[in-house]
Amino acid sequence: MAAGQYSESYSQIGDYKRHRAMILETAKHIMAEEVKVPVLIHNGKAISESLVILEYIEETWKQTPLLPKDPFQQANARFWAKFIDEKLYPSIVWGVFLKEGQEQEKGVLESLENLRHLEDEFRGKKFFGGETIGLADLALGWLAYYLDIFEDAAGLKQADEEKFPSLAAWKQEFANVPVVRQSWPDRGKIAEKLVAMRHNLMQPNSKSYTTGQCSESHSQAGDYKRHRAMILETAKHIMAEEVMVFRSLTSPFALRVIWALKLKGVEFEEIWEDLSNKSPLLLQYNPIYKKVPVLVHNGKAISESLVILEYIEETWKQTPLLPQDPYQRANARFWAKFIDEKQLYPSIRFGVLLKEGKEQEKGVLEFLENLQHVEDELRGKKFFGGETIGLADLALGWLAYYLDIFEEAAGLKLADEEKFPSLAAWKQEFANVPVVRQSWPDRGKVAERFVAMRKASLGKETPR
Ligand SMILES: N[C@@H](CCC(=O)N[C@@H](CS)C(=O)NCC(=O)O)C(=O)O
Repeated sequence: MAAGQYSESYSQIGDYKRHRAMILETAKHIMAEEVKVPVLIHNGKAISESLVILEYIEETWKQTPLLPKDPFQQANARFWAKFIDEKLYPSIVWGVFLKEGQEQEKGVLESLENLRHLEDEFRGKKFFGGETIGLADLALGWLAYYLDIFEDAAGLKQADEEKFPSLAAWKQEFANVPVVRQSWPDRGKIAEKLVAMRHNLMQPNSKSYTTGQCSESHSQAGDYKRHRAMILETAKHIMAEEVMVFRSLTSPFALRVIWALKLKGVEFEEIWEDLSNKSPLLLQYNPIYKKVPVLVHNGKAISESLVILEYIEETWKQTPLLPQDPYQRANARFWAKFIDEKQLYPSIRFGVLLKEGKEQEKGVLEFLENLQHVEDELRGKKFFGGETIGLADLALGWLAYYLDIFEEAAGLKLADEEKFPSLAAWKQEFANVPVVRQSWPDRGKVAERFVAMRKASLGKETPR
């Protein structure tokens, strides 16, 4: 376990309050209204978000690597770590542990499906990366200890050894690693806390939108079938340096990948997906999320745009997207994660574009609150990292083009230049980068899509 990650370790030495005050003081990173643990403080620099911290630890202390050397295997580890945070943990905690009755039954199905993905991944392996413990194992580590406690507290058994033998074996292997075995918190106290939490918090925690659901129904040029045939053909002849990007007409996540490849001067082929009729190849390459973008490099498929950006960075070293310094790298990763997890895109799309009246007002407030954090971060800087465009800029890039279109479609002004001057300047800078300027999808078509989505959602038109 990484040093100083748990608030409990501070309380153990009895001066938790002092530490907490220090953390609150030091931690400039804002992920929510409160500062969340863990926060790692290294020589006075605060880093938050556990996965960002793990990357920082990896880059700062090189002994006992947590990530493999090979970029594809690295991407795999990052993919699973992200899957665990974004899908598995919420499905178990919010979907099962904090629910009851029919809602819980539904949650159980979803969490079992997620556990099944893990079971498939673990088959024949000791850890995610093979023989040695790594980043994804640390991300999943809680499960080795907490799943039983969750199950006890909720009074149901989800993952038995017979149905999930590889997962059970992993749990055993992981729990047996000496530093892991020595670091678990007191089982009795945890169980007690969880039972109390379940009791107090048993209320629906449903969000009004789901992360990144972009169901588009357009195929680019109406020649989808031809593309599909071509893809299948191409897939049969994987060339020496084959780089393909699965994208859709309006996907902002896919744009990140397109920009990164163009910035690095990597040639690639674009595969246009109709998200209302996904190709078998997309389902094959991204069986878990079934979303674009997917990058296929020499037959190896990588999904999740931020994981893909890291892969691109590792594979093609020219025009770096991340700075050299581990702390600055952590900062870039923090903001990329903030943009995705505070759900700037889903919050504007699902909370503003598709809503009206009071609900929309609530969505606007939430979006603007998140945007204010970005405004504060960009103050006095050209890009997130200073003078040059990088990972966090690519993560936010969609906003430079889509914000105005969203505003037009929703018929309201969200972020004016007076209130968000740094953001306005950043939008201009970003949109002026040649590879960015050349890659925007057709404005009219995107606007048409957004207007249609809004009408359909508000019941003013039958969805297509
Ligand atoms: N977290 C993903 C989000 C990708 C995503 O939401 N893609 C949307 C298009 S914008 C998609 O493929 N949606 C299809 C679906 O939800 O079925 C990433 O960063 O790549």
